[in-house]
Amino acid sequence: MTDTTFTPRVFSGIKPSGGLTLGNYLGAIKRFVGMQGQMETIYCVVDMHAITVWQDPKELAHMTREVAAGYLAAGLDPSQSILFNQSQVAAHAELGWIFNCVARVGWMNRMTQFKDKAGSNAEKVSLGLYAYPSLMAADILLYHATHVPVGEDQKQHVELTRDIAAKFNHDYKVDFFPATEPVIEGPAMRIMNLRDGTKKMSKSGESDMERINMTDDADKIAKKFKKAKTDPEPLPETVEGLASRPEARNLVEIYAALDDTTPEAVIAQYPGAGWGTFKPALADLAVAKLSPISEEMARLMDDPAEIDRTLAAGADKARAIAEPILKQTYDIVGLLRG
Ligand code: AQP
Repeated sequence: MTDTTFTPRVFSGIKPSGGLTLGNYLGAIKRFVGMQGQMETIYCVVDMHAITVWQDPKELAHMTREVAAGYLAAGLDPSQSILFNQSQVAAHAELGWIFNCVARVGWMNRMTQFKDKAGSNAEKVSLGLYAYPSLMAADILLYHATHVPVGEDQKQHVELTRDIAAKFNHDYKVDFFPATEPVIEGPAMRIMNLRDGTKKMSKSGESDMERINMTDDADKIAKKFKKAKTDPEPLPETVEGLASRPEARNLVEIYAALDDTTPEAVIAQYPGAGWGTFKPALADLAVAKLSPISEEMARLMDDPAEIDRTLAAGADKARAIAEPILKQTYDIVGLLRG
């Protein structure tokens, strides 16, 4: 249920931890752009989250601009949405520390993304990777955001954000932070790896063949879909037939999301089709939808100074919302300020 005592406001972000993937586009950016104009929208390149794992400094700066270019090329309008990179607004880190003192270690231990990313190496990963969800809660609550569009993989972190807000409000006997809603809807909430339909498509996945990058050209996109893992069966006659076929379901869901339709409609269009028919059709659709965006991204990346100016102007607007909320938080907690 939406918290009606707060003005509707959207916040979401993307880490510049690699090149944008089709998963980031369908699960996040396309939906972010769709929410623009419906309510106040704040979108971030969360560079401080990226450094929870090692990032080459030059590459990080490049990827930060590339994610910004991806947002802009997909239709984000900086006069309608606030667009900035997280590290330019110091209040994220400041509120993040306060939330580190609100969140419980037991809550962090339940975060499945940490377990997936740390694997058997948990003792050696950064403390930042472990605390990541509490910084994410700060990103959201610093703007009193009521809605957070995310892919399925981030649902648990938005739920933790609600827990942190509730505990803060309870401990300090205030009604200061909203109960933020995750917005997870549509056919593309979990785009899977093209080589293994049980794993998420990720920027940092090992093989380039397992993901479609937003900067891939038409030949690469066609090749990656052609080589995408599938079972030997053709597409089913009805969508129920996809139930235990993760790779087939993934390709149908990608088609549906790119074409703004449903998996049911895709199956109705290609009942019983073989992969020799469906994969080239999917590749053509992906090229038609993605190439105007990747061309615009390349054009924007030719002028990095202009991207930097856009991010700096967005950071000024973000600060104007964030700083009063941080100051009130300090007052509630009892931290003196001049
Ligand atoms: N495969 C996906 N399907 C649907 N949505 C996805 N998102 C990411 N991958 C998929 C959504 O994109 C937004 C930004 O995610 P992020 O970059 O901040 O973090 P992530 O989810 O950890 O993304 P990656 O690509 O997997 O990055 P790495 O490999 O660096 O960890 C979020 O809304 C996310 O749900």
